[in-house]
Amino acid sequence: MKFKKKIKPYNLAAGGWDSIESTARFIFDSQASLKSIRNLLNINKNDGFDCPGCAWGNDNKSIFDFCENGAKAVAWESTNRTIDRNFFSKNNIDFLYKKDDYFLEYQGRLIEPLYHNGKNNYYEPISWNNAFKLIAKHINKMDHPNQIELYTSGRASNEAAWIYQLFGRLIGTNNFPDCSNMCHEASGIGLKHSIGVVKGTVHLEDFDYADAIFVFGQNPGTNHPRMLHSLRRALNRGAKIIVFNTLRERGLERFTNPKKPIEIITPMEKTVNSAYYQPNLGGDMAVVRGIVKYLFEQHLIHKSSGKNDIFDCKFIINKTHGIVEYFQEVANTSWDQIIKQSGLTKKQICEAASFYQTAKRVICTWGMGITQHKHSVNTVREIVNLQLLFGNIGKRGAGLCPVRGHSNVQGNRTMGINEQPDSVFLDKLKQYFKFEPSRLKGHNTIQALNAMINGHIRVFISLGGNLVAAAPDYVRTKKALSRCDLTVYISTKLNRSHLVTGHESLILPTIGRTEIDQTINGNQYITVEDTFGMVHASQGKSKPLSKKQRSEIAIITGIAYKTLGDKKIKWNDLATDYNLIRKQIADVIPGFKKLTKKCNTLKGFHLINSASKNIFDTESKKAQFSRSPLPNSMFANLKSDVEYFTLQTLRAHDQYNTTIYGLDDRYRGVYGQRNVLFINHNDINELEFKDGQYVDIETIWDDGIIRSIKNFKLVPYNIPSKNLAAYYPETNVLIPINSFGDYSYTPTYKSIPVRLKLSK
Ligand SMILES: Nc1nc2c(c(=O)[nH]1)N[C@H]1C(S)=C(S)[C@@H](COP(=O)(O)OP(=O)(O)OC[C@H]3O[C@@H](n4cnc5c(=O)[nH]c(N)nc54)[C@H](O)[C@@H]3O)O[C@H]1N2
Ligand SMILES: Nc1nc2c(c(=O)[nH]1)N[C@H]1C(S)=C(S)[C@@H](COP(=O)(O)OP(=O)(O)OC[C@H]3O[C@@H](n4cnc5c(=O)[nH]c(N)nc54)[C@H](O)[C@@H]3O)O[C@H]1N2
Ligand SMILES: [Mo]
Repeated sequence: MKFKKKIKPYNLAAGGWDSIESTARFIFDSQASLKSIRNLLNINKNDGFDCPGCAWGNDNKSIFDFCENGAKAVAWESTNRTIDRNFFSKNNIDFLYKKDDYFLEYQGRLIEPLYHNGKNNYYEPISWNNAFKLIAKHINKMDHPNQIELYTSGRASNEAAWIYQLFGRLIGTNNFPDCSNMCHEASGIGLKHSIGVVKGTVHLEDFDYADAIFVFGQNPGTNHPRMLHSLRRALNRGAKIIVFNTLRERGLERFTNPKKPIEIITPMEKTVNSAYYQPNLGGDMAVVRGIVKYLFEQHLIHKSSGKNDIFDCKFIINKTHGIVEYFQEVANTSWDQIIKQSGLTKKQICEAASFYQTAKRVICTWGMGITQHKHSVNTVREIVNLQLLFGNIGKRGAGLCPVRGHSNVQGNRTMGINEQPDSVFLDKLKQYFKFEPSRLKGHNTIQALNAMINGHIRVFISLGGNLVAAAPDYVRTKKALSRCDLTVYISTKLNRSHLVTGHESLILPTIGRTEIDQTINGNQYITVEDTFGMVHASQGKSKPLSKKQRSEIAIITGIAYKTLGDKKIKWNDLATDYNLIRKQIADVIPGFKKLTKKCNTLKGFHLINSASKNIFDTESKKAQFSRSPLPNSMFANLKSDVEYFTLQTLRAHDQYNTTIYGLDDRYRGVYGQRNVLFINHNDINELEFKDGQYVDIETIWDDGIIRSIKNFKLVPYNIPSKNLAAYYPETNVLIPINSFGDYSYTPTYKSIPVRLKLSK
């Protein structure tokens, strides 16, 4: 595709005609328009496939249940362009390495297994049998089962994730780093501690009953566009949408439903929010603390004048633990600290608190703006604290909603892709499969990278994803992967990770969500779990491009069979009849009995979530208020006199994580380029720079390593002073590998201290 470079603020609403036009552009560019359109009609439909875009639920309220960005994900997968066996004779690894991420994936689908021997500068074809043999050889010669890392990205199905973890545990490891470590880990840890479950507590329908929806640190206009429909419907009923986002995001300001023609041809765009607040990066914990502090003060005033309690005292007494200590902490937190850290005024915080107070039912949703900071777990806990004060959990129209990213990232975790599995799960595996699973903690993503850097890892297998580009500290991540004896990538398209190889490397081409998965037992379907804990089936409709592509399940079972043989598990049977895999899941994982009956994309079934029924599986058997002080400073390791900006790294509209569909970010007015830096206009003036000039960005860190990137164009933007934003993955080089969240190990992708200088 051709891209024209310009910066031009976008004045229209999100959605609307441009959304249709953009969808069409990507479909035509896929060189498989008919297939793409047919695929679009099958997204999230009965007997169709689950949208590979995001983890938002299906509301099945319209004929099309997809959005512009879901359509891009589908068109991207449906392309007829392929990387054939001659590709690498024309394009060697060094040449490809110099190309950008857009170029790499644009080359098309991988259609046969490829091998790189670490010496030649190219990949060459290899048979499936030899590929599996090579992997088995490397695994079987490891000195220790923990010399392997089994990475998972969140697009893998439940069935694939299940056999993958089973394979790993049979080898004897819990080394399952996954994309979730870089994503919603803090949500899982925070929620587990506070309410005893690792998932959110709301159903999609709850959005139709909430009186207020508080949206923290996420950009649904780009990353969960179907969520805008829920927000709009809520607003139309009179509910309040209260947004906290450091940037002004168009999708959270105005929206036209691209699926309602009348709204496109007439200016019926609607405001999406009732109030929009722009806290500092990392300032949300202070915001929520401020809201509680104000409400607590109101509570005391009410009490002293003999009025009713404003908190839900019955809920607090019967269902929670730790309120006294929490209130002490709130009392100890000064307004000065709250205001300074949040970046909001006291008036704004009190106004937001009043919205909260007047709503009977409140849902809090959040995304990466909450989870990718140092104090993310505590921020999640603080959001829970607020909800508990008003009993806003376990009732219709209220609850907690971490909005997951990858379409099946939540399902992967449910299936046991977890480096710290609980003992109940391991006991169940032991009993069912009659082996002794390792009880040693495995590696999360950061620990896996460090183990590789230290030379402790021999084999790295990647079930989807693009770790090299997604992980922090590009230079060190690259070194990590290159120290492995063997790197194996199960992928649909060429990406950066394939070019950063171990001593030997394999690329194993897989079919995707949209494609027919046929075995000798007929067409198979897979299942996935959305952000609301709904499990449903997904079945692709288009013919795979090549007979040499295999399903993820065929690939994992192939590796497992060659490595372990089939004495314990009949891998080849599992590969041809996915019902056998579902039977294992249903027998081992609680709540999955219904999985053995065919569930369709429309209906599916809901997993039990005890917290949503106000049963709290925590230490105290009650929901727990958490007591944590606000962080003293965002960067404790920086000297107090150092001047810095805080940089967040985020997604443009035309990208899916490391997959770059195009070079535009329409809603932010950026076209044909990605190396831009969003900055407050006054900061540009203060630095004596000019709009449109190019700057180098350098991380300020205390480990003596220089991390910098050059030539980023200054784009003035509505963002608080001293806060910056730039796109991921180009900026991952700036993120120190040892800068991660407390308890969560999630890289602090949304707060990096940096300095700027004009580029030469
Ligand atoms: N089209 C598309 N869809 C996607 C993805 C994609 O790349 N493309 N990725 C998928 C994945 S894996 C995920 S995890 C989700 C990600 O979805 P999001 O969570 O929306 O991810 P980001 O693009 O990183 O955007 C973070 C948002 O939070 C704001 N923000 C950042 N820091 C702060 C903060 O400290 N406080 C507040 N209040 N706001 C802050 C940013 O301004 C931005 O609007 O989307 C999923 N869906
Ligand atoms: N700086 C910065 N870094 C971040 C983030 C950030 O906000 N800022 N966000 C983080 C987050 S939230 C996440 S989730 C991670 C994402 O990290 P990953 O999940 O590792 O990365 P993706 O870009 O989603 O992976 C894309 C690749 O997956 C492969 N693929 C696509 N579909 C399929 C399929 O159906 N099967 C298989 N086997 N392969 C497939 C393709 O080859 C494609 O190149 O990145 C993290 N990194
Ligand atoms: Mo994510």
